[in-house]
Amino acid sequence: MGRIAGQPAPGQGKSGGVFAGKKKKMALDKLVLATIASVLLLFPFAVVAKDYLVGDSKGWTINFDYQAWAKDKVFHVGDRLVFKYTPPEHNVFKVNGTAFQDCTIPPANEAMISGNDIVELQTPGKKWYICGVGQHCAMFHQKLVIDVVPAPTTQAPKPHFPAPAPVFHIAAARMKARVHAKTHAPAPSPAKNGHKSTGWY
Ligand SMILES: [Cu+2]
Repeated sequence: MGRIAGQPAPGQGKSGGVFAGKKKKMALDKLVLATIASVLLLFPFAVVAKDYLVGDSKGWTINFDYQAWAKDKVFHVGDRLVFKYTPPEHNVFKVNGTAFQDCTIPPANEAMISGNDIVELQTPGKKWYICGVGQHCAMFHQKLVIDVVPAPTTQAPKPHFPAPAPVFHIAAARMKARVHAKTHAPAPSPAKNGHKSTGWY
């Protein structure tokens, strides 16, 4: 098998610097988008949990307005956030509202550091994420807060069918009326005395 698209050739490593890193990031972004697109093509009617690439093609980085990025999105339970960056330039900490506000960096062992950190949104409510490298949170706004809502319901509201009992009742009454008509002399038409007929009773 060949290499996966976007992976550096052996020996290409870090010497490529920032530019190579960006190219790699973009190639991986395309791969992610292509994967999502194929899933949507294969299952057009299923309710598919979404993967949100945080920062889109910019990924997880400094000087990006993550609140503007999140503003027009609806995050459901079951969706996933994907934080993409070149480690160790950044990392990801899940924090509480206070730590988010103050850019308090949690202990290092709580960091996500893979550069492709996937966070499944498991509960509704506010979720806060910050970068713990240097002053990225405090000085360069590398922080994201989202509001997660419950998973979309997969069942449409059930249409209200009429209860079956009256239908059977009417059918039974009509059948009874036919039997009655066959076995008895025809009665005078009810139309003549101005009544609307609902059967032969
Ligand atoms: Cu950072």
